[in-house]
Amino acid sequence: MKLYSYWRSSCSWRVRIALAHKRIPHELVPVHLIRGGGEQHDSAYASLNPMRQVPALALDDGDVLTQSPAIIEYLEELYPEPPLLPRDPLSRARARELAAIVATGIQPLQNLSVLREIERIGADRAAWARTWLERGLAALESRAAPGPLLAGDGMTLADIFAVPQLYNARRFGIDTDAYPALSRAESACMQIPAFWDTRPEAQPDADAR
Ligand SMILES: N[C@@H](CCC(=O)N[C@@H](CS)C(=O)NCC(=O)O)C(=O)O
Repeated sequence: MKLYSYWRSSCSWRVRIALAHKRIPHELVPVHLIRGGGEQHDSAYASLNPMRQVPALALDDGDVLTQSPAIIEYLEELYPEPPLLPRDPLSRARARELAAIVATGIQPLQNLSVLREIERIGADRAAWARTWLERGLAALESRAAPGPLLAGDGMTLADIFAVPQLYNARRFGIDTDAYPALSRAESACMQIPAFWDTRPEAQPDADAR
């Protein structure tokens, strides 16, 4: 498998965590989202991911999957152990609920292309991003399990989506300590090799700003 990834991309980090947690061998292919206007717009890459975003996962048979929730659920079905979802249905739904808050209620609203468009129409891109980050993080905080992890005893989809989003929130100047349940889960997750080893600064393309 080949994972097309950008070091600072929260969506790429989600998939890196899942691959690492399940110890799935793969090759990392960096896609620089800024340099030269963004390699995600190159025609070769756009033919892999028509949304011109990372991540994309190229499978060994030549098929390509995009959209990190779909990629991670595919990996979960193909490699069920160790699991990324709790066993009981309500906790499974809760893990998916928290992941969806990030995937639909936060990240898309502060994506690079969206922020560029916000700026183009004359609005304050940083203020816009912070609005959605604060609203979404407050929702996550209110739904978090007693912990330390967000949706059960073990790490789940909820943690995989939340931790990269917290990293990203700090880039926008958000004080993530204001969300104690999220901060506690983040500290617990960063003790887990699948999170620590795949963190943005540890990526081979990390210096290529
Ligand atoms: N729903 C997609 C979102 C992917 C996405 O927005 N990726 C961002 C990085 S986290 C990106 O490639 N942005 C490039 C751009 O906006 O030009 C997923 O979960 O895979």
